[in-house]
Amino acid sequence: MKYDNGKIKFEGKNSKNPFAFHYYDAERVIGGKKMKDHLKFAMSYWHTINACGTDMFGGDTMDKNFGLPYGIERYKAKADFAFDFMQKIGIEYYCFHDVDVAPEGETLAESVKNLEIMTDYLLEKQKATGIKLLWATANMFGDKKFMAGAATSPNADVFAVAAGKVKAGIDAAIKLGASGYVFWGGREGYDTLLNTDMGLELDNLARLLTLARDYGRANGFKGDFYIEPKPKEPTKHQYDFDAATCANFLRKYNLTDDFRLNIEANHATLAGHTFQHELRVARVNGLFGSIDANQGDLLLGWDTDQFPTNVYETTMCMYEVLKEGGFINGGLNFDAKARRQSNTFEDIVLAYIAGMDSFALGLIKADELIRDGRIDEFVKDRYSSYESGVGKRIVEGKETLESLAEYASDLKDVKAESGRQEYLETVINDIMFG
Ligand code: XLS
Ligand code: NI
Ligand code: NI
Repeated sequence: MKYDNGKIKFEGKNSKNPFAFHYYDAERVIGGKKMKDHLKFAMSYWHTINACGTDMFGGDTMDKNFGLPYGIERYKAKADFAFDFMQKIGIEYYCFHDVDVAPEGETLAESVKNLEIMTDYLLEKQKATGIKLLWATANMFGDKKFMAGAATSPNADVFAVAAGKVKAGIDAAIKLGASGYVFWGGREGYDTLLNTDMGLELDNLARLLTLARDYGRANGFKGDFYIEPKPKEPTKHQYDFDAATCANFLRKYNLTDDFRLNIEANHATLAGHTFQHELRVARVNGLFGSIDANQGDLLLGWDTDQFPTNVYETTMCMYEVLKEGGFINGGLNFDAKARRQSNTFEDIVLAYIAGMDSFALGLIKADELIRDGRIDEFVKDRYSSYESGVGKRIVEGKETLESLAEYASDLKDVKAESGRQEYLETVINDIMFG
């Protein structure tokens, strides 16, 4: 399979050209909005521009060094490649960690200087192409000083370095006009309580987030701050376990005005939830923000970060996004990498086409599902007893335990109705394949 290095175009579902979109038609309008604006695809810099196929048992299977030694020139070559790639594939946003876009120095000051040089370079590229930064973050889990966490490290100097990296990350986000700043608490958790002061660690995590919020707001950052839930890996117990845990954390520390959730599909399944469940929990808590679009392998217990191709999943994801009224500052970031054996440039292109087409199909099907109306109607009807009578009074807070006890005392033959799960699943199949 040979890719001619041209722009990837929409050719429709009858096309057999692997280097064309079969479903993603950026300008097609669905429900009053262009596909590209519904989906807001972003490229993850770490997987696409840096990850080279290393796993626990073997080294790189790809080379992304552009024949250059570690240093600014190599990172400029990476940026050139990144923007060229995004233009060819038709992606308008990207996301990065500080260390993805600039080489690290020996001190914080050196690293920050490199980041500034590189963000100047990226800013020029953004201006020239119209590509935007969806969100930035700082890698506070890779270096060995972060082995016991960053904000939750037992060592205050580590906390201070983390704070310095967050400051530089927020400065980069402001300079590049990002609409988000992410915290994925890589090692913010613990492996054993025998060596851990959980209460202090949680308070310190909130302290760093609060400092970041205050600094960002004072310096003109208007976007969202996000926490990205993940249950385990690398630490055994992550403090940002899932959406519900994060919601509770944000409420406890009064951070819900500025923080939302960045929900990743593979992290949801690692937590024993569905992707849709995590999105729904975020929504009902008013914390829906952004999405890391990928998928895991249910037979493997780790974060495989695969490109999403399961259309049932993308459909139910886009159902939640449409029900939410769409993204505001967030988008769909492909936190996904081509498999270790998919080690050619063509594979990266094919992987993005696969992910974008799968989400385009998901959007089309979610829109059909909503317009079809059977699912929503069923759910509405299922709860209709809360629309009048005693149900309405319960919802309105007009009943007491005593009044309900009196109301219920003589009721006979009280029963709940069928949940009709199998029927509803056939409705989904109708929409998918009908
Ligand atoms: C890792 C996370 C990471 C975040 C950004 O599991 O998904 O890639 O998205 O730090
Ligand atoms: Ni992620
Ligand atoms: Ni992941």
